[in-house]
Amino acid sequence: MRQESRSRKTIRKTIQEATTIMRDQPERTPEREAYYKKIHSQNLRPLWDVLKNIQTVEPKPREMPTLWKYDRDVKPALLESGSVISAREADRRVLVLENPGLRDYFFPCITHSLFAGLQMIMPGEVAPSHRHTQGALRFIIEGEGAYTAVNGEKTMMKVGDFVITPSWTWHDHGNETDQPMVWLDGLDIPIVDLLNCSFFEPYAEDQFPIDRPDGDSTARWGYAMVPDGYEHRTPTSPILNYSYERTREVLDKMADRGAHDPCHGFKMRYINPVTGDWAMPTMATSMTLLPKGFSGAPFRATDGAVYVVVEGHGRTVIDGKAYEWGPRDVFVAPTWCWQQHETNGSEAVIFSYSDRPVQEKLGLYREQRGRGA
Ligand code: GTQ
Ligand code: FE2
Repeated sequence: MRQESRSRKTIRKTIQEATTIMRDQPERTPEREAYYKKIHSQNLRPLWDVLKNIQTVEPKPREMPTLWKYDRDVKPALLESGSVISAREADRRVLVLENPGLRDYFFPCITHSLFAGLQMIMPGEVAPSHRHTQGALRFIIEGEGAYTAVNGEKTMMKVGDFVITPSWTWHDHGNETDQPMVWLDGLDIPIVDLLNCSFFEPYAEDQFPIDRPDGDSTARWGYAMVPDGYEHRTPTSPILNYSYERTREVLDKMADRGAHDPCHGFKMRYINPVTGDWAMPTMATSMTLLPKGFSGAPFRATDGAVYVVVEGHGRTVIDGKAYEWGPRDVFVAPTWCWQQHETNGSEAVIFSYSDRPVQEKLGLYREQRGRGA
């Protein structure tokens, strides 16, 4: 984290502006164009003709702040998808939250580094088992009692639960209840694609065999204890399901004690209990409680964040424009955009995820706080 004083910031800005003026892209004359064309056939390109594209004073994300209203828009579309295609034929019946700023991206995504989709599974359906190197998180939006199974452990999902599918683990989903169930899938698809490490394998059968009872991983790792002799070999948390029941209790206790962050309210990270690091290596996950009547100070960060509202109503001002949200709505704040959260008559609980762990490991993460923070 880097924070600078106002005077240093002003000096830096002045230098950057001067530098920008100095480094205006060289003019394209007919002679130069001819030369560029000639060398292009030898797989050569003049750096000075493209340098401006990377010499940005600050990040210029292509994704746009966007809000998806669940009850009004997303839910009807999801329910209709049930008659358009079965879960079996679709493999995963997911409506991708495609950022309108990334319509020509290699894959529909919510930010340049993260995928988000809403998956619906109808009563009696099964989404067959497979594994891939992309890591996935599930955040439960609606319904209760469908399951996801990961490498032989099954968990029944409830609204507000945060469930992890680590990279390269077998997973299938099923719904043995009598109501549809919807959750958000968050995946690190663009990150794995950037590194060209995408592997995929379908399992021979619909379901990978279950060999551990529901709650097994929570019992082993979820109570600030670790099985003696356990050696962790992967960077992902061994906990399968971080239940909302416990998360909500934590937030309630936090809020009882008063002091909250001026920008973020009461914000708790989900961690890997074995390492103390983020629960997943590529995606940071948190749950935030914003008190009733909260009027947050502005902040921005290099990680664009995806927000899923669990409880309460409010608004987030992103780059000067207000987005009004309520339960089950999803919205995204792009990289380095000023953000400000507000609630009205109720407290609010919001889940969020971002690519922050990757940025931190590479020494790239930055944040800045504005007036009142
Ligand atoms: O549920 O396994 O939204 O593999 C995208 C890819 C969900 C899943 C997605 C997947 C899944
Ligand atoms: Fe998957």
